[in-house]
Amino acid sequence: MLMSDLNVIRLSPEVEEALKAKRAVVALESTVIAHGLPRPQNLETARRLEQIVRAEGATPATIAILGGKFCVGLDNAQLEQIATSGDVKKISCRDLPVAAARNWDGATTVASTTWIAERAGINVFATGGIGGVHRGALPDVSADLPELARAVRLVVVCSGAKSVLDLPATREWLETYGVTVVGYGCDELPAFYARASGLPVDARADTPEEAGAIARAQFDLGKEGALLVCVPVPEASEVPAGVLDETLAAALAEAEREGVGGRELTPFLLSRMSQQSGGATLRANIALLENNARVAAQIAKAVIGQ
Ligand code: PSU
Ligand code: MN
Repeated sequence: MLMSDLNVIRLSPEVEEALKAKRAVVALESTVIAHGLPRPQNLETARRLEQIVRAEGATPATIAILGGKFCVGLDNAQLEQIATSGDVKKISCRDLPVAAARNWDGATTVASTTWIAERAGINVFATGGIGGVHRGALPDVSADLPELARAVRLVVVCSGAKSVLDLPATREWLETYGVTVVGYGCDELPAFYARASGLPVDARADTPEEAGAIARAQFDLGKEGALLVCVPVPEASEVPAGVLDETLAAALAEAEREGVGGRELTPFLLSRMSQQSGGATLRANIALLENNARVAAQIAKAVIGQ
């Protein structure tokens, strides 16, 4: 039984109709809106991502938790609430039962968006950068990774893992748990704000059809694990390596000094880097989100042979 048959998942009328008609649907996460981007760019970007998906002929399904219901496809007021309320929790998979029991409002991470999208019957999900293995002595591994390893019939389009992470360790993790990593128009794993990491991908795809063919093969095999399609940030918006190294080192040192950890760590690092780079990382983040939404919509159509 799909969870969409259960009361806790609420499909918007538009998403429900698109899924029933077997049209292309692209899931979008909401933690990036509530906690990843500053106001007012967060709401502007959330709306823009939906427009981009629509312009490509697919249906956007932004996922968030409102009053304990797992909402798939938000109306304008709901999107605005997630972006502006300031009292929206960051909900990862471990939080889902509590959020449902206590009627929470929350933004969903890659992990929890994956979990909900899969149960709603959505096959393609676009995000910015996935979580991964954090740097530092304490093993801090984002729940995004095990969730990506577990999901079935799902393509996740991203720009690799965030550069604040330990990328070689993240790459190893994906390999160990059998997550297939496709470079979209690239031979190296993208590093979020930067186009390349020096780390390999498993295969390269240059068109939505090529990526869609691998996705279909994966679905036919019934192989568990999301198909991770990694798209580099557009060249014009890439952050120069020097700026990245400097701002990241400062942000990591500050997090350590202030004892920032757990679910606060990723939003803290992203916002400090944006402040210290004069907005360069923020512009890159928005550019890659927009580009990934476009590619995801094209792949969503290719997967169903449109
Ligand atoms: N990518 C972005 N901005 C973000 C995130 C990813 O461009 O805010 C979010 C995603 O929702 C991802 C989460 O799932 O950060 C990872 O957080 P953590 O490391 O705490 O698992
Ligand atoms: Mn963590």
